[in-house]
Amino acid sequence: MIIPEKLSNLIHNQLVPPVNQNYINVYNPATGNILAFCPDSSNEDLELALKAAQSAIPIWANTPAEKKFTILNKIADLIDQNRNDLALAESQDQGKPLWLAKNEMIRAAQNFRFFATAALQFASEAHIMENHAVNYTVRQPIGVVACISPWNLPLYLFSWKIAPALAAGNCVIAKPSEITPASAYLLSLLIQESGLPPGVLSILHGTGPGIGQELICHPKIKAISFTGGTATGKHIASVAAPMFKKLSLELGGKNANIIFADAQLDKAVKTTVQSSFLNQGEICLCGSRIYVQNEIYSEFKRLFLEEVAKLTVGDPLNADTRIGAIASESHYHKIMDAIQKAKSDGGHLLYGGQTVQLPPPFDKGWFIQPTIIENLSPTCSAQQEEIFGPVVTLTPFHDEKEVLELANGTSYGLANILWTENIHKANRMALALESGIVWVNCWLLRDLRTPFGGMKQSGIGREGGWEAMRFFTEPKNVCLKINDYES
Ligand code: TXE
Repeated sequence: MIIPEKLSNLIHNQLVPPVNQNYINVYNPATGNILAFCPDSSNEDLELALKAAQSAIPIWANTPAEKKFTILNKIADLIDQNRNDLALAESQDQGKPLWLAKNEMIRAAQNFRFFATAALQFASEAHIMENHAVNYTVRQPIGVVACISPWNLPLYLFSWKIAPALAAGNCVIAKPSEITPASAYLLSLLIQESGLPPGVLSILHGTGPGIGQELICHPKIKAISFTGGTATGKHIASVAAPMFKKLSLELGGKNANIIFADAQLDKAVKTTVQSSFLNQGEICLCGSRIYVQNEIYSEFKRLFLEEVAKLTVGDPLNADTRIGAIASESHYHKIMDAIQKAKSDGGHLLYGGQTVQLPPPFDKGWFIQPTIIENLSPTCSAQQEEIFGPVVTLTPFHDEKEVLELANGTSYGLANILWTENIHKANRMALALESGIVWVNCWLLRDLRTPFGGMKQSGIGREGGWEAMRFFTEPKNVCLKINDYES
């Protein structure tokens, strides 16, 4: 599979151009060159997708679970078979190292395989009122739902939404990010081969304010699953809530990575390199605020800097590259501005802080050094606002109480990471931390059955496992009377 010059939408299992014939430039962030053109879809494309979805609703909702299972598994198999092409496309439009993109494709396939089994296993409850009545809960598909995903983990997150929505029997209109549409386009080709009935899944490309806005406003879209920035999430909520749409919002994070003096230092250092800089730090789960207990602060700093110095920034297709290109030019400037601001707020640059100049063909690419900043106040923007790049702050702490206040002292609440060998402390901290996820002595270890999402400004709702199946269904109680109560 190759990326054509012009990408297409998927409607009624056909690859179609946007009705208005308008396209957006898609860039290769490693070279700054145009990679392809992606449809700038409009309301006309949405109406076509909705028409296809409306006719597919009864077909898909009544498709036996075994058949849904087979089709979703087939999509997973096709992703596996085309892993290299999908990964290459994603490395080219996202900027991530190819080896990482290949790993993420394994997860994209797993998402479909996992929710294929959910289609088989999903069940509902009954509530018996002795011999008086029986209540049973029906969990029906919602109808047509929107899945809107971002540019950092393109197919990984796109599939994380689409798979449960389909498994629950919905028709889906999905919009990938306009910055990274390539792997979603290639997924369209796989959908055509998968046996999914026409109209069940449409993939519409285009901008947030364009087709994204059309999707969230449309009265026929009954639920929205969104992952992206907090500001966009707020806007979507303001549009969708008055229309009483179901909403699942997975937004930004400013996660704390807390390293206690009793931690296994070598493991904490190794994983902290990952949790700081994997995918150029463009993962909402990255631990961008590192807190280290006073007793081991100097030693941690020395070891961490030593490891970070080994990270190669460069050509995403080179197997030795650990940090690729920043996904878009505007995001690159946003990160560099955040570094400047941190410096003017009194931050001391321990490492990085500069753009990386590479020889042609990468001389116009958007590369930034891994950056470590210390000596920042807890209230400054680098410790409060999501930078979403290869930038971390390093701060010493005295005790549990102090670090808990620091960790909880932001408006975000997505994930936190703890390093300690003391199980009691781990439990105490895990219960007190304000976040949807707490990792103890690990990071990014994911069991797809667990609830996934954030507190505070990191979002509302949870996805993953049964939570996703519940989100994508409408529960209905049916009460059947059996007998009158005997007095
Ligand atoms: O994301 P947007 P942006 C954070 C990160 C980043 C910031 C802004 O801090 O710097 O968000 O990134 C679609 N109606 N995260 O502006 O705009 C858009 O087309 C409907 C965290 O690039 O949120 C894309 O498909 N859809 C994050 C998706 O929303 C709209 C991942 C995400 O884009 C829309 C990415 C609208 N009005 C950024 N406006 C995470 N939580 O993982 C935009 N979109």
